[in-house]
Amino acid sequence: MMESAAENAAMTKEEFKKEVMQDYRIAYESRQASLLGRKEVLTGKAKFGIFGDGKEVAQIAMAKAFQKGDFRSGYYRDQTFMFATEMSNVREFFAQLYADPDVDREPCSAGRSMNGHFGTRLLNTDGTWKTQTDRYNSSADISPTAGQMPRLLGLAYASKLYRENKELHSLTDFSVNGNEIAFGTIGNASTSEGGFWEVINAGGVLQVPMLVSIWDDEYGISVPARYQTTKENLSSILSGFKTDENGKGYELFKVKGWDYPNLIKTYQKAAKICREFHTPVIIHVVEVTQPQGHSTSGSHERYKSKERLNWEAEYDCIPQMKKWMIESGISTENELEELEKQVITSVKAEQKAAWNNYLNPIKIDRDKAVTLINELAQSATNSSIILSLSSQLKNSDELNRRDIFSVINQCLRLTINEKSEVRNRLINLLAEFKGEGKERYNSYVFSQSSQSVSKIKEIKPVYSENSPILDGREVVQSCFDNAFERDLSIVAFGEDVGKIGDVNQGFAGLQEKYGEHRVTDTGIRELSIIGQAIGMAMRGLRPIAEIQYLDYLLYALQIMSDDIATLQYRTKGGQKAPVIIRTRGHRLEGVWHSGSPMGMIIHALRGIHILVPRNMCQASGFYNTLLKSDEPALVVECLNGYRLKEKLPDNIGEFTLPLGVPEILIEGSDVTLVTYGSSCRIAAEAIENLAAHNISVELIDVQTLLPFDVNHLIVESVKKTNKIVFLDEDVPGGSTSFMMQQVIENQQAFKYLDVEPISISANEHRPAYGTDGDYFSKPNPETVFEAIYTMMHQYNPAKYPSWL
Ligand SMILES: Cc1ncc(C[n+]2csc(CCOP(=O)(O)OP(=O)(O)O)c2C)c(N)n1
Ligand SMILES: [Mg+2]
Repeated sequence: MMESAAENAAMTKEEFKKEVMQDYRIAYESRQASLLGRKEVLTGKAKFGIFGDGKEVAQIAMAKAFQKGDFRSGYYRDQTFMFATEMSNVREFFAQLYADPDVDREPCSAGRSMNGHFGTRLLNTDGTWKTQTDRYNSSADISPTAGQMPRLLGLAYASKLYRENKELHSLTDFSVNGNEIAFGTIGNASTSEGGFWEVINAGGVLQVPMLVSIWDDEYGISVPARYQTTKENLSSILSGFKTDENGKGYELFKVKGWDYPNLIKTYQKAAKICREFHTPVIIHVVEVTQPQGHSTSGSHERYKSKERLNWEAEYDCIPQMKKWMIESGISTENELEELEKQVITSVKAEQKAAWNNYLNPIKIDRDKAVTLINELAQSATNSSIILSLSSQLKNSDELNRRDIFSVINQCLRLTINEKSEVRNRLINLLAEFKGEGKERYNSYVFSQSSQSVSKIKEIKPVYSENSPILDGREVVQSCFDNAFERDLSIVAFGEDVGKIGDVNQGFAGLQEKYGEHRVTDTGIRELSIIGQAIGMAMRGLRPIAEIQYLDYLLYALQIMSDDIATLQYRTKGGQKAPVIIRTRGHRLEGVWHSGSPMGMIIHALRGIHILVPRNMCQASGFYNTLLKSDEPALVVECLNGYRLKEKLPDNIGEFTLPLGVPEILIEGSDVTLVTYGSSCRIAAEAIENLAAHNISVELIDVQTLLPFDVNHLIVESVKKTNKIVFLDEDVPGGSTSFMMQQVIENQQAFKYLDVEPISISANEHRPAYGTDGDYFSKPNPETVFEAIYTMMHQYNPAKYPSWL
């Protein structure tokens, strides 16, 4: 462990001085970055700025406790920590402020996140994992307050598994005996969020090496502690979590944010306990200030009293550290001022370099465009307007690629009737820029690695005479049994998943067989179940996180949307969390336990694959595919499918189903009926009745909503039937509208339609309870019959007379 200067008696006076001077240098450098950063925003070079001023010294202390293999899950105030650990630096900090889209210059997010959103590159450029144990790691920040907490739990829980499950000890790229700490940081006001308390409770239940620092500056933007925290005192209300005589609970520390020697001591002590004993720790860092207020969006003079502002000026951690250094004879005023001067110069130089590096490639593009536009002007009727546009572009102070696009487009419009070779070259340049823009801003929504789901080879299920017919639940149980056997990194958890093997017995007997580390119960805490999975997946494990019912996914939807779904995108392929979320829905009865809000889900979760298998064989094939891939997915099983009989494939542990490939369940020639999940069975019943009236319906199960029909199979069916119906149990305008947009617009199916396309969905309320409640809330064989028959009647009234 890196010993602290203040602690290590063996250190010479010179070494001690050197270390403290270096700490002061980093703190001061970080402060200068904040001050200059704000100026850059206020002079218009950057859009928004949020900085770590006031939190520097505590973060220096935290950095000294941070070791290789450890992880950070934090928020936008942590620049000093990032600098001190060399996970980031001043130049990269400014590159992010300017939104530099170059991943080498802005490795946290490639210009996709606003400043102060940190993260390291956990993946090689081909999407494979880098070794984590030989470097410092930071998960990628998100903006929602307390959104870093759920993932933190999983990062810490991974250490617990790596330590306690001996079978994992060979995975040394990710852990050395579970010695890694997950460091969390959070602002005082963000602890008002429910997720904070859920995660703190779960961390105490699980006893995981999670070290949470709360930077308490007594404000959340303008809102003071009295609106945020009971008794305005976080230490006091957290005290119930304190370790008991059995050692269960948290070690709690409280320390002042300007007190350098005590901060160093506290973090060393806290980290030792956390690392050695896996006892979770909370360090409440109080008396923290915000010298520049919350962000560049306003000034804190509007809401802080004079007394508070005066106090903040006096207890600013940097002057306080300086005072302590002078008083204790470590340095002198003159020496420190000399150091400060050097730092001011170097920060300025780094900022300038970052700005030039950001701007130069844009200027190069601009110059390419200007040259071509000037050439175009020579033969254009609107020559003078075109020349003036090009000179505006050439001379603009504030240059964005948007301006180049806008001018090229204007010039092309001005010469719409003057086709020429030079105009063609300008069109090509625009296409080239568009392609680059796509790569810069629209890539990596999903994995682009060789393990992306699209690259997993299909292996067909094999059936023989002896293939047994089982309940659906036994089919999926067999799939999981095989998965646990073949891959030690797979871990399943959720409410009732452990002892009873989930409420529908998909994991029945598997805890007994594979142990509690592999198959385990959790508390009722959907948000942090998913967070736990995210953190574990980031550390090389393969979590299957269960949400007991689809209706309760809402509690977790926020973190799925904000964290998992954006992870690849917000890091431009720098991080991944191949989490499998298993749940069940669509069909039972009542306002809850029967929902199918798939529209809400697919719209919130672009970046996660959304699978809706109609039975447990299909679900198993998807699990096998997903477990080979490096992508996150949500699998919604059919609640009424566990007791239905299915034939077990002989290769249940090996067969894989491709994603985005619909299946034609029934062939037909009059109408194409597109659906998924439990609705397949309702559709099949209606189709039988329609057949009796000479209507032949082709039934297509889309199987996965995201990705959706990647080979455009559905339009091929429409070419034959010239009619299309979309069916599901979502609200009107939900997933059926999504499918309609995909087929009618993307696949251009409108060209082949003889009648208007229709959708059949549930009513726009949650389903009522009981057999009749269900019948009158959701589509049923009668409503499907009526809708399709009516369509046929409109198409050919002579052949299909009105039936009512
Ligand atoms: C869920 C959510 N609500 C609101 C915001 C807007 N917001 C950003 S920072 C912030 C205050 C956070 O205060 P605190 O946690 O004390 O951190 P500090 O900025 O003081 O360090 C708010 C309300 C947000 N980012 N996320
Ligand atoms: Mg605060």
